[in-house]
Amino acid sequence: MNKYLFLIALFGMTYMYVQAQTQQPELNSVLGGYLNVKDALVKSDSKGAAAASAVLLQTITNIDMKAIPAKDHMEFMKLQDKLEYDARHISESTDINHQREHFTNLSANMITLAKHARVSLNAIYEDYCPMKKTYWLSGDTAIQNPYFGKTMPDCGKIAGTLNPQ
Ligand SMILES: [Cu+2]
Repeated sequence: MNKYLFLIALFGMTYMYVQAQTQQPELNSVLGGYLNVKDALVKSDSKGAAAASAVLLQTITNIDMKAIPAKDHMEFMKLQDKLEYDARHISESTDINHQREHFTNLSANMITLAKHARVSLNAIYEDYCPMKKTYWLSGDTAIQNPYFGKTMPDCGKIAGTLNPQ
C-alpha cells in the first residue's frame, strides 16, 4: 500500500474510534428521558412528570434499533415493553403517589438496563431510598429523592456507581 494511503486510512480509523468513544450511545436518550421524569418527581411536580414521561414513552417507542450495538440491543428488547408500561402509566396520571409507584418499577428496569447495556459515556449513580426500600438512578452525586420530593429531598444514599461498559 502506498505510504500516504496508509496514513489516510490510519487517520480515518482513528477518527472513527475517537468518535465512537465521545458520542453518547443511542440508549442515552432513554436515560435522559428517565432523568427528566425523576427531576419532576423530585419537585413533586405531577404534571411535569406526566409530560416528561410522555416524552420518555415516545423515545422508547421510536428508538433507532439499528443504532444500538447487538449486545445492548438484546438487553433493551427484553425491557422495552416493561419500560413502556410504566412510562405510559406515569404519563396518563397526575396522581403523584400513583406516579411514584410506577416510578419504582421504571427505576428497577432502568437500573437493569444500565447494568447490562451502555446507556451513557459518563458514570451514573444508583441511589437508595431507605424509607421506601427502593432505588433510582441519578446523573450526579447529589441526593435528590424522587419518592418523597419536597418532604424529604435529601433522604437516601448512593448505593453504587455504574460505569459505562
Ligand atoms: Cu398505573
